Amino acid sequence: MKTAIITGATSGIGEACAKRLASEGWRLIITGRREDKLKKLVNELKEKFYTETLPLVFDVRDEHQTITYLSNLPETWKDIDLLINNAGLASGLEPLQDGDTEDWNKMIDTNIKGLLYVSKQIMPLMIERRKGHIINLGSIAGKEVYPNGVVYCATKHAVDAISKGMRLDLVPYGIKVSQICPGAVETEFSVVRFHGDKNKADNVYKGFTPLNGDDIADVIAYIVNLPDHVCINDIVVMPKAQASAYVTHKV
Ligand code: NDP
Ligand code: 8X3
Repeated sequence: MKTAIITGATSGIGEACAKRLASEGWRLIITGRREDKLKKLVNELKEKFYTETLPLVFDVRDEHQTITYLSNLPETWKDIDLLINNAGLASGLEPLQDGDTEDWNKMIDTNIKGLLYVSKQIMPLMIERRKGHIINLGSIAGKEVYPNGVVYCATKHAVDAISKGMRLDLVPYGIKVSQICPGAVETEFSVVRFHGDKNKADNVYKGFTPLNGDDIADVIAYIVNLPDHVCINDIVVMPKAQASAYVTHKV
């Protein structure tokens, strides 16, 4: 049976991926900061799919916590076939000159440093086995820059660079690295970006049909089910109504 670790599985894309992989028979390590949500997901996966799950509650921004949890995995959970580096967020939407440094730190520490801290713990396990697959959640914001989103876009451009670099560093060990770059996906993303303002968040998705977590989980399921010799390096996936990071046709 194959084992995957998914960071940020308490909502949105990560949760949808957990459900999709569980339905396909994977064992799962799921992470996030909200213990209640992780516990609920563990129970749901057990009831629906008889999934064996290891929930780990930690903040990926905290290097010490991340090392503590991931370097002390039980022996039976160390053979990791797939890492989905999904935990991430946007915080704030304003011109750089009006930006809040607390928002900047959250995004940089989670989207860049957190992804690196997690990867540093999991890569050696894959290298030892000479196999594995890492999927990083980038974004259309890692391909283009849009007004008021400079720091978020910078973090996702960093994920784009890290994904390319990881592929170079890991290719000798037979480890695949893929990046998924979605456009607008309706999750908790905008509620988090607008610091809990649900009305503002809902407005983002009005007038068009956004992607949802299951759409991204479908893409990931496709990528992980390809033959071993095939690696999808990079995918940009958008709602039909969205032509670029900043052009969405709304009616
Ligand atoms: P959600 O807000 O629904 O989910 C984000 C997940 O990340 C949650 O499970 C959250 O868990 C976790 N997370 C956030 N910060 C931390 C942290 N410091 N430590 C541990 N876990 C953390 O958003 P999405 O599902 O939309 O986002 C998932 C990824 O997809 C992100 O990397 C995002 O940038 C990317 N993405 C999203 C798009 C969108 O339009 N929604 C489009 C393109 C990319 P918890 O709060 O419990 O810690
Ligand atoms: C999330 C998509 O367009 O809000 O990465 O940056 S967007």
